[in-house]
Order: sequence, then C-alpha cells, then structure tokens
Amino acid sequence: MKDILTAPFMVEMIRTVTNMYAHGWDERNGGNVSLMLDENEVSEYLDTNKILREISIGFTAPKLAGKYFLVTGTGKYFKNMQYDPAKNMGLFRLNKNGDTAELLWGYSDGGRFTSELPAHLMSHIARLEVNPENHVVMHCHPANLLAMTYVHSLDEREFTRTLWQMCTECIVVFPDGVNVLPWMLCGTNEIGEATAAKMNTARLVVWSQHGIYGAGADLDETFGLIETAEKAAEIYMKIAHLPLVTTISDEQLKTLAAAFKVTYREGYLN
Ligand code: 2HA
Ligand code: ZN
Repeated sequence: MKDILTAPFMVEMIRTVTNMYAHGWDERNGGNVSLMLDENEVSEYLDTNKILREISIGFTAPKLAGKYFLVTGTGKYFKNMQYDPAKNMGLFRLNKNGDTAELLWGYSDGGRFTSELPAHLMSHIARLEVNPENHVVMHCHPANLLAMTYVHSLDEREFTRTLWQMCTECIVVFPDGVNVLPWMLCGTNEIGEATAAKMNTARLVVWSQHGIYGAGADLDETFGLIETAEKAAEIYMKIAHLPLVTTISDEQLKTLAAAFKVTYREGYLN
C-alpha cells in the first residue's frame, strides 16, 4: 500500500483547507469539506476491508450507499489540518444501508465527521442528479457574503443580480446564481434538507448570518466558486453605502453570457 498522505486527493484537500483558513473563511473550527472518492482511488492507499469503527450518521442516504468520502472532523481547526491530517479528517465508506459511516482512516483521536454531515451528503445527492461529475461540497464563513446577509435583501434573484453586477466575470463563473436560506439552526437534518433542496438549482447556497455552501466537480472549482462570490460581496460591501454612479447593465450581462456561452438563471435578467 502507498502512503495515503501522498495521495493526490489528500494533498489537494490539505492545500485547499489550508488556503481557506488563509483567506479568513474558517476561524476556529468553522467550515467543513467533503470530497467523494472512487474505490479504485482509495484502494491504492487503504485496505477497504479493514473497518476501524462504525459511526451512525443519524439519517439514511441510500443513494450514496457504498460511496467513499474524505470529510473534515467535527470541532477541528482548518488551521491545524496540515500538521495532523489523520486527527483532523477521516475517510469512510457509507455502508449498504446508507446509514453508517465505515471508518477506514482518520479521526485518530476518537473523533468523528463534521456536525454538518447531513447538509454535505444531502447536497452531494442533489448535485449528483444535476451533474454526475460532482465530487465536492464545501462550507465556510466568508466575511463579506455574511455581512451582505445583514444589509441586502435575501430574495435570491435580487441577491444574485447584485453579485453579478459587482464583477464582470461573476455571471460567467456562477450563471446558475446563488440561492439563499434564511437563518436556521445549523448541524441539523432540517438545514441539510433545506440546503439540498436549494442545491437543485444552484451550486452556491448562502446560509444567512452564517456562511455559504458550494458544490463542484473538484476542490479547485468549488473553492473558485466561493472565492468569486466572496469577491463580489466584498465589492458590494465597499460601495453599498456610496452613491451608485455606474453599474453593469442587464444588456451587458446578456452580452457576457452570450460571449462565454453560459446559460444564466432563467428570468434573472430584465
Ligand atoms: O463548526 O461551520 O456550521 C463548523 C461549522 C458549522
Ligand atoms: Zn458553519
């Protein structure tokens, strides 16, 4: 068996959460990431018959039965991930019933997966229906997106239009827009179900006064989605209190969508 710490998926995961921390998106134990893996990727590094522990997930996800996931740990700090990956993350397979995590590696101090596992796995299911290549769900607390949920309408069309108007490339990066949940209690199956329902129509879901969820084919794409939305929110927070003299018009947004051949969210432009 090869050393799992040299696996490309492991190296990329550690680099990504370290970078998320460096961006200020993941204070203390804030944020969580899940990466779906193929059995043949995992079996180069781990004996997939050697289950270390079984951990109930508290709901059932039969559509993900038998799937492998690398998931950040509950209460763990992204700041520390690179120094002790086996303590701060775990790799598990969901059992045949889709209700138990079969731990194959990690959570070495007796820990377990993020408290937001319902939102992660339910979002994986929702995104896989739209894009069979989806592998990543990412949650974090970027300051400007969060700030925006205190001063901007939470209407999804309005929220999306504002972000599209803040940087020219936003409509190209997230033509599907940003969906928005009102404040809800985190760490529950209810917020997981609500997030997954929002993931049917967009890869970004804002949790008002809390943070954001992103989904994508790989870690780079998902990071880039959140990074772009957060940059737009930063521009908004810099200008929202100033007189608006110029913006990107709906005609210009349509020109961008046509030039970059993206299908923008229906009905979101006038
Ligand atoms: O504690 O971000 O939403 C990690 C979180 C919970
Ligand atoms: Zn959070």
